Amino acid sequence: MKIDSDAVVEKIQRFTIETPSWGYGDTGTRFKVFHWPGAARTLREKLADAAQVHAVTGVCPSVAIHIPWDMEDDWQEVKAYAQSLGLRIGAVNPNLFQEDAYRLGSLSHIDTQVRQRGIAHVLECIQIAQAVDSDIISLWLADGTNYPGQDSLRQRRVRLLESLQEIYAALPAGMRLLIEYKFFEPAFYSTDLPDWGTSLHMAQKLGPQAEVLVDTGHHPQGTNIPQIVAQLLDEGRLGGFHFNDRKYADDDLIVGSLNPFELFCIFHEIVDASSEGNTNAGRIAYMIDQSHNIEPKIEAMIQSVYNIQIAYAKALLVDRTRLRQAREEQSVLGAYRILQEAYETDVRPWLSEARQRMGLDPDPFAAFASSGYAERITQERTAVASASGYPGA
Ligand code: RM4
Ligand code: MN
Ligand code: MN
Repeated sequence: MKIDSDAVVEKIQRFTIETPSWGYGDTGTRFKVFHWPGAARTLREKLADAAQVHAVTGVCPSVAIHIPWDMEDDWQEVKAYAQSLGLRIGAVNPNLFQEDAYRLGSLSHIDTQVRQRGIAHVLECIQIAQAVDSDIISLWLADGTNYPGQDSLRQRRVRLLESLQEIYAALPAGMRLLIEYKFFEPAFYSTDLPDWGTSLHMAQKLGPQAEVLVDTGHHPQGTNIPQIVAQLLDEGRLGGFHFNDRKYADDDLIVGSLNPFELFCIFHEIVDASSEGNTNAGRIAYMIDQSHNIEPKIEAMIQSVYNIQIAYAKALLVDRTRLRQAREEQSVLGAYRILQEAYETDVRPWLSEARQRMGLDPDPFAAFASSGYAERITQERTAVASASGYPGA
């Protein structure tokens, strides 16, 4: 195939990725949270760090927030501060899993009062989203049961749908509700939104502003995520992604670090749908959802963006005319080799070219290292921490 380099580079430049506020702060496992020197402690610090990622990649202009982790009094000020950094606030993620009231669930809880509390929190998040000009509410629920018989699975479903309907009715025009699923954890017997089919079903019952969010770490081993992506695209309900990678469970490791071929196949489905005129493919929210427990956080985010861009660029190189031909000729391996050819192409020159056209250093890692930012925040943030009497807090 004759590659139109300019078109590939332009597409790379236009392809934006949202980073999560929680990826810049200290996180850990249930065993230990290791403090990273200079890790962001406040929303402002997280935004400042996110601005560094945007500065060297040129493609990360928005930051997802988690409420109440990122709770603030004055959202106009937050919005203005983000703008001063060249950023905007992206998806607002309600937190329905860290209050005592939610021991047996939130939106599916047996007690109406708890359900109402959960609904009220999501409505509060809708208001925050409006205040910061965000158009996405990204909903993940920890709801489920730990033991057979603990609750009626059918009743939980009915309650969940009713709660979601109340939330959906409060969505302003233009705002989307993305419904995330996960097959286990923290509930271990049943999870109320365990898979894409359940999320899709809820979204279809709610209406066109509800869509499905695919978190790449939320499936049983071996699940074919590219096929899920294809089905959601076909239904016009693929709202967005939470990118991360995993070896065993919901590991939240750097996307593309373990399964780069799977990531490529995901993008292949999207580019393929788009080339056939699928309109859903043009309005997908590409977001990262990771926990950087032992690695440097800003560098981890740059690495993640880099890995996503590599997968996307390779998908752009798939020769779709020849692929269609090979399929028609029923050439099983001929078709496979067209994908392989694209996957094996070194796309780094295109990525460097895209960065250079945006006026950036072709190497985002070197650019960040030489900026001195990591050293500066290590100094500044440690100084403030010890001054307040809480070193390492
Ligand atoms: C969940 C899910 C959500 C994220 C929380 C912290 O497993 O991935 O998207 O907000 O973790
Ligand atoms: Mn997620
Ligand atoms: Mn997760």
